[in-house]
Amino acid sequence: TDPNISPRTGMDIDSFREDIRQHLHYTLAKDKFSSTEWDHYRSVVLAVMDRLHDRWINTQQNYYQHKSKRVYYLSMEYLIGRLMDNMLINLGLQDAAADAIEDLGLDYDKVREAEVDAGLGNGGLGRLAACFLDSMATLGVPGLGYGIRYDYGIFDQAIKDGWQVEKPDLWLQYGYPWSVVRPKKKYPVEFYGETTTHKDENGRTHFSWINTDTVTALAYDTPIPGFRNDVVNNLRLWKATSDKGFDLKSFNQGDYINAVRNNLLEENISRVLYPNDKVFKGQELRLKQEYFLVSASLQDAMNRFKKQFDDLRKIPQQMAVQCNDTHPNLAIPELMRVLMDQEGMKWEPAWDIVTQTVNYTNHTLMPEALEKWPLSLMSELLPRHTQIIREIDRRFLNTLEISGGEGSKQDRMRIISDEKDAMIRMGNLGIIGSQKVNGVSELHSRLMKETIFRDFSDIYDNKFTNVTNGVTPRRWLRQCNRPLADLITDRIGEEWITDLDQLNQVEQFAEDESFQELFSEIKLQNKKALAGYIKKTMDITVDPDAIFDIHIKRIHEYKRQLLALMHAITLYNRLKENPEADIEPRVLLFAGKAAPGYKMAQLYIKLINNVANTINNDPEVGSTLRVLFLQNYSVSLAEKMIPAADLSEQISTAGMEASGTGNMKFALNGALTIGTLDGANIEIREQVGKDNIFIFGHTVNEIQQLRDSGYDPQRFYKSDEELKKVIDQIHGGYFSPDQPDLFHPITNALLNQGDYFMILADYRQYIQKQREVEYNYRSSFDWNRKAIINIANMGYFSSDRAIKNYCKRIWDVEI
Ligand code: DL6
Repeated sequence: TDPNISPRTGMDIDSFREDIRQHLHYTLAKDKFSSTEWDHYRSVVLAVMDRLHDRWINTQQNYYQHKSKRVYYLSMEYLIGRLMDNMLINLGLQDAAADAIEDLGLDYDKVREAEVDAGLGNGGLGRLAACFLDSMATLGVPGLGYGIRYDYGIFDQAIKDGWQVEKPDLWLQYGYPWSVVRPKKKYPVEFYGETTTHKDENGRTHFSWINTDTVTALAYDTPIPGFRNDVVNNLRLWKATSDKGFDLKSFNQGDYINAVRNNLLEENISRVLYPNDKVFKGQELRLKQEYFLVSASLQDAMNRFKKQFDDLRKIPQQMAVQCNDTHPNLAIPELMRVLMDQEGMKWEPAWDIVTQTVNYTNHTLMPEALEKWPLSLMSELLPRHTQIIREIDRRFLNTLEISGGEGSKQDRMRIISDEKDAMIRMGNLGIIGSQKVNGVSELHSRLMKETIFRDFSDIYDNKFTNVTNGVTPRRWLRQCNRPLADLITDRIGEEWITDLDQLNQVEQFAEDESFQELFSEIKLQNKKALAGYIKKTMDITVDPDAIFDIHIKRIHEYKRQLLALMHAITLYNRLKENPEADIEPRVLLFAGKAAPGYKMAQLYIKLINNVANTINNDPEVGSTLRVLFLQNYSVSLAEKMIPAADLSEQISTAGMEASGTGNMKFALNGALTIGTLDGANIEIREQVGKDNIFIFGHTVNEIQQLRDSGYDPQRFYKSDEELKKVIDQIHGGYFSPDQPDLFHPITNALLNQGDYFMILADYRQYIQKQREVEYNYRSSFDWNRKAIINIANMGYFSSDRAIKNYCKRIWDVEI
């Protein structure tokens, strides 16, 4: 039989349609009367999986036969979103699938919308991991993503009375058809217990870790196809299970519940994703999760290695381990333990292997995010690792030719802080034990060396490198904005999908009237679609001709949602004073989740909603201004919002946003950026040119100067009438008449607690820059030209480029 037209594998409409029909009938036992949208979606997934399996198996065989060096990406988060479109696009099946689905009398969009987002991440770090998987597969890099299959991903956010309410994310409620469970791929992961030593006949000491508690890691695999290249990589997520089975003793004593209870405790390890973004909380269960990921993944990787190689010294040539932030940095002591205690190696050769294999990416400079585990907790949970970490620390100190003492350089560089309540600093461990350490934008990588890791950069200059982040053009243009993708393809061909630099050919159309017209028509349609979504979900009408000004990301003070909101209040006040004021209609849209324990961020959400309420219901404002908070921000919602944006808000306090990746997605979809000189905004400005981006605000150096000279927010408050009015309104209950002091924590932070995020310092410049935005928007020719120039210069921000950089600068993998 010809596989190309077999119903299980054929890439034509007929085979695909037949396969969907058969799955509905034979796999799901449903007919046209009983089937639901979920069943339709599931049958489509099953038909897609049929087409992935050959490629998946072949790819893995191919890597094996060629003894390819593997890249193991270790990440506690993968913010994958929906997969159906992505799979179909990468398989080159989207149009055939759409026809087949329609032939069956089904609605493609409804089938697509039946999929639940896999939200196994908090924000940038998790979404970056998902983009990287797509790029590794597209470039044919033998990459394997390891993570945790949380029962509950990032919480669902509802808004009640303006406040965020968190609800469990039931993404696995009906099963997850994109994954295949591997019941025989199980590894024991040990915790607690104690260590013992014994000497062998040569007098060498050997360590063992005994009397441990065991949890079993069970593999679930999801295929990751490259873009039309027949490569299918793997994302392997571990679920915690228990092998203990039934505790017969309890059962015999009539205690049925306790007989199974222990299992549940063990299974808790993969229960839930920690929803904190950039704040380290130190919970024991989180440390268990981190070790669980590391241990299972390294056992799996070592197994694969040992099937083909005997000589452990070949490990660095055969595998590169990439730690996505410090969370998996226990890979360093774990690999040492495996090599020494299980493989019988001595310290030095083991250390050589580890430090040529493991790498660490830093994603934030925020001190509160840096992981520091109490030594006491670590010794209890992972006694053998603690010994190894102590030894790494001891040997490291010996290499330093400086003296110690409290507050000394040596003290700062140690892994184990020498305080009373000693802590293990995971960042320091990462630097000392890795081959390469990278930041995620030019600015961030520089600041990382100058600030948090300054002491290390002197001695380890070669270890530090930069790889500026990127985003996958498959999802963030071809998938989320098909009309724009098609327009571009129509003019320059479709090579841009895998070679984003090709977009620079679009620049020739920047002033081309017909191109501009088509571009602005597409933007308008995208805005109408978003307006339709807003109408449907919130019953609020917004004007698609207004500027769609969008601020979407986690809610955090440093990202300064408050600054964007203060601009809206300023416009509102101007309109109230003069209903004829020359203000361009604008819809300011926010979306984002706040960490459950982050009170200030929660209050921000409430303030946004209260301000929105006031403005949207004020007849004097008419339809000139709308402020909205869209609930439950997710990858899927981003895919609706980004293509509809005119203006992308990237307004973090300079020096605080490591890179940002939303900034790249917006510009790729033809939005103009208003932003500070922070993170990758700086590189975006370099690429698109300073006339095509709206930059404002204090720079990193200026902020430092301001702080050094004693920043006084009151000075700005007192000398700027409009600013004063905005703050007074927030403070005085204008937006919370029933509870006038509700927002005092916000105004206090600004006026009495030093305004750490420099909102007052940047306010006036921001307001002025927004004025410039309005003027520019009025000249649609200029605006569209700038937007098209932005698109044309986004080539650099493809995650394909980022992965190529990793291959060359860090992994030593040829592509
Ligand atoms: O590198 C991906 C992404 C950056 O683009 C963001 O600027 C940065 O804030 C984010 N960091 C995190 C959490 N970091 N920690 N821990 O998501 O990483």
